[in-house]
Amino acid sequence: MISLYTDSSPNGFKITIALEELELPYVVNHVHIEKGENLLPEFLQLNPHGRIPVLSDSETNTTIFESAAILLYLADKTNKLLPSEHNARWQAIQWLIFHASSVGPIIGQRVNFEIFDEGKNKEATERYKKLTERAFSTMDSHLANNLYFGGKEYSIADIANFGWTHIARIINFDFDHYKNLSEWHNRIAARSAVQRGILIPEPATGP
Ligand SMILES: N[C@@H](CCC(=O)N[C@@H](CS)C(=O)NCC(=O)O)C(=O)O
Repeated sequence: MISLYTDSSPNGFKITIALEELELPYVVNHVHIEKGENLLPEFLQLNPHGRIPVLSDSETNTTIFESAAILLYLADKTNKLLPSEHNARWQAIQWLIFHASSVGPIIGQRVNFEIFDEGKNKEATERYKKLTERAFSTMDSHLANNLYFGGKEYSIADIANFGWTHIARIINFDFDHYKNLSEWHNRIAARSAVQRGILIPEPATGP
């Protein structure tokens, strides 16, 4: 049985979406970040970095953190959600890594400076806004010629990037001016598994 430790956040939704897509049975453990439950000793045993999501699979005796690694684990376990064709597979892995290094951390910092810190640090606010635009623009260019990040096939790269564009929409980090990105987002958002995944453990309400 799979146990997922998660909260209502971009990184958490990626995994609930993937589990819903794969129709795998799983138990949800709601880790309330706002109450500091992610820093309790029992949670730090699962992820010493104190962050959700964490997935434990009793079938393989595996516990794993970092959302991109969890998505790869699920794709590997099921042989689904990653293209089998060589180039498409590596395209998907490339955009999965892109999301982990150039989308999540950048939007995360933008949230911090623009929303939590109310834009008091003008230089940092501007910098992360610019970097978010650059990431969106890069994604938009790729999606001009590709239905999905891995090409023709929906994959964990789409799920990972959607985790962030879903939150970007909620907190008004607008990307409607990127037509291809916007259409891709709407395509992913229309999937029934995605619609279920973003409600678990609860819908996001913004920061
Ligand atoms: N790179 C990690 C980031 C995980 C992460 O930052 N999770 C946030 C929620 S979206 C968290 O647990 N934050 C708790 C904290 O910052 O104390 C991943 O992709 O899983």
